[in-house]
Amino acid sequence: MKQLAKYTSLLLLPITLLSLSCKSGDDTSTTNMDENQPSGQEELVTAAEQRVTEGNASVTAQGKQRATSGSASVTPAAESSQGKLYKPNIIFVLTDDQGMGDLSCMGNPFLKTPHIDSFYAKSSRFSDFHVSPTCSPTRAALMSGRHPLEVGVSHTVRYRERLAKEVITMPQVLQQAGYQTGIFGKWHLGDEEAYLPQNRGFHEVLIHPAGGLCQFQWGDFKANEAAKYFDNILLHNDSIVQTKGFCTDIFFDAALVWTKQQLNAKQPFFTYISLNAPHGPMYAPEKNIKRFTDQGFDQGAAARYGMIENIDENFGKLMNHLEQWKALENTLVIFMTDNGMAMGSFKINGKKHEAHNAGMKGKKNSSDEGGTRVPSFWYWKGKTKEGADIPALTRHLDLYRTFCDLAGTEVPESSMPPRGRSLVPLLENPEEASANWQDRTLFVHRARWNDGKWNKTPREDNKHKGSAVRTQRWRLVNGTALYDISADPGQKKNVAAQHPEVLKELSATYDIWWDSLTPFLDNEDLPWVKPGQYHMQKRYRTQLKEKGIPNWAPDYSLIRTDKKTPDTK
Ligand SMILES: [Ca+2]
Repeated sequence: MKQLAKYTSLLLLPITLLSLSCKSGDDTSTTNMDENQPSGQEELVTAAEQRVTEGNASVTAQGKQRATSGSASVTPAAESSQGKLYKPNIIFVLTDDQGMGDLSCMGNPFLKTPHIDSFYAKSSRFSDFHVSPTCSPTRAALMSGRHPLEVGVSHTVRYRERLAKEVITMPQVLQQAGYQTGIFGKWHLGDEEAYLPQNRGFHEVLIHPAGGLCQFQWGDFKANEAAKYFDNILLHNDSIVQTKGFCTDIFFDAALVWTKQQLNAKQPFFTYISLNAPHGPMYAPEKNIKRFTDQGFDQGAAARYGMIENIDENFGKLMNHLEQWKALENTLVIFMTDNGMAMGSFKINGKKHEAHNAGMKGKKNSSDEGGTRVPSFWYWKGKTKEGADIPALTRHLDLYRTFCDLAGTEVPESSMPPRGRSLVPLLENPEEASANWQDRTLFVHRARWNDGKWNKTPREDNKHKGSAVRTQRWRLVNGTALYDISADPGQKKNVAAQHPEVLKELSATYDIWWDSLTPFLDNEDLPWVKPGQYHMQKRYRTQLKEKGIPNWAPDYSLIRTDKKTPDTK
């Protein structure tokens, strides 16, 4: 009866929240209840439906009764889904800890990012786009189309970064749609064999273990600590290899070479360039650091900004090659970052400065806007609208359904289906689709609670701290502070006392979402692993003993033969 009562209350939510939006004068909310359009509460209702469908047993059995299917069952796309944006190659660049303010086109007074600025100018930009506050959770949402706390990811370390095996990943669906898929950089969703990207939908893999290079204590190779982002040991498909050069250069070059091979073979492809930069520790090529140290920046800031300008150089190289290969006509390129900016204050010639944060409150690991709102620039030459801002409220887990839509394939039948919405209508018609975009509710939780706390102390201890509920207009932070984001994007004034009805509605919605999470947290309370005993570290020692660690480099002949291509080395 309790389940039934909860489900009934959920069905009423779209109506109550719709009236709430109307009362608040939000004209982006519509009365469109067409069954083909997403409901304003689609994720929440779907969650409730799934719980009811699965029955009480699945709820009480910690989610262990979920189906264990690992392969996608995909049906061909309906004719109607083949609109203007159909079957592009996809190149997705995701940087690490680079926030909205870490670009000169976003007003940063110190950085020069001309290539990304130029890309921004011709892109369709999701201007209210949200991710999770930290690394693995965002990657989990991208790969699963679900909230990270629904797929076992509640942290970035200690196995709590592992993406539930039951998930049929987005690249698995792309594979079944005929795409070749490659990942270059940071995976961060589990390093044991079953969790590695080659077993989760990627044909080509070049990654480092753990959440970043130099993270020996969380599972990276020991040698990478001393290498400081140069000449790293990486995993290339089934072999651990020695590379030469700066990590970001290697990941972009490897991605470019592999992309060129797919172009030559006329294979549709998905190239996922998922960088560890500019995540700390801060190391960059000297040529990128020097401009900042010459101006008196402290070493950390100089290296971080150097890393970002190095990313920009590589992004320019990527776009130049795609242009020369005439690949932009059938390739969608996306630039995004994985969470809010991680940089605090720094010094220039001894004088303290605050890092530019594009006017937002909060940074990485925060449940404020600055923790989750990030750049999201999309460009398909001749297809997407140039220089268009898309103000509709959108987020990372929308990419799953968006990519299915673009690839002309339906979402797979799964015990853990993606939530979210396709962004294709917004890309095809930014103004009209934004105006008709039905309001929705996004849930944020920073998680990262201490091991054991989830089960050993009352769950309420973790319920509100680090949480947020976001609609197009409102942001409820930590369950108590309410901000009218449409009028106050910098969150300067808590208006909870002026809008008690909004506080009540958002809190009630959040309560239901929170209560739905427990069956999905499989990775809590697992034993700690000692540094040196992580799976990839043991695999390194085995390979070293049996056959050594071979040198490996991308086939540079594929990307450096054209003298018109600027060589940024
Ligand atoms: Ca990150």
